[in-house]
This record gives sequence, C-alpha cells and structure tokens, in this order.
Amino acid sequence: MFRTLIAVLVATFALSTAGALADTPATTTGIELTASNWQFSPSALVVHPGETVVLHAKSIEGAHALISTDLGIKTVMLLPGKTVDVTFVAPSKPGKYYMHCHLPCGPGHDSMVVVVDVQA
Ligand SMILES: [Cu+2]
Repeated sequence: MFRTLIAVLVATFALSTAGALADTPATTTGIELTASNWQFSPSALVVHPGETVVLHAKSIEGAHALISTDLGIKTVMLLPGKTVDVTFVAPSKPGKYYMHCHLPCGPGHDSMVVVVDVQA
C-alpha cells in the first residue's frame, strides 16, 4: 500500500514536471542586434514557438528603424550610441517571419531584413 502510494506520487511528480517544462516557453534575453548601412546583424534568428525574445538593438552606422508586422513590433528607431530593448513573443506556428528597416536609409534599405525562423 505504502509502496503503491510512493509510486503514484513519483509518477505524478514526473508528469507534472514534464508538463511544466513543456508548457513554459523559454525567455531569451540579450540578443544583440545591430543595424548598419545596409544590413542587420545577425540577419537570421532561430527561436521556438511561444518564446519571449528580448533584443538589444542599436545602430552602429547611420539611422535606421526596426519594424515587424509579422511579430507585432511597432517602429523602433535605431540611432548610433543608443541601445533599445525590443521584446516580442515568437508565434505559436513554426515558419519564417520577418523584421525589416522602416526608415528610408539609402540605396541598400530594401535589403535590411531579419529572418526570424520559428522552429518547434
Ligand atoms: Cu532603411
């Protein structure tokens, strides 16, 4: 009887622990994202569904802006010498999502894209 109770408790604990791990999306903070003429670095990120991601974003050359309608990021100005934290929650659906520059900053403006690859 006692042994059965212990076995049930252990099994319950194991299940609840596994469930908690699976249900709690990770938070990743402190990814450095830099803008320059005319690229973002890194230009690709791999994240997981539901993960909260905090980017430390800044420009190291010129004025730029970051936006992502895919990820619900409103326009954030990126100016030299100033770091801005940009937080987003990765979508639950795996796939590729995009952030891009939202300030006409010169001839390479259109190539300023960050691919956010959400992988289960
Ligand atoms: Cu631009």
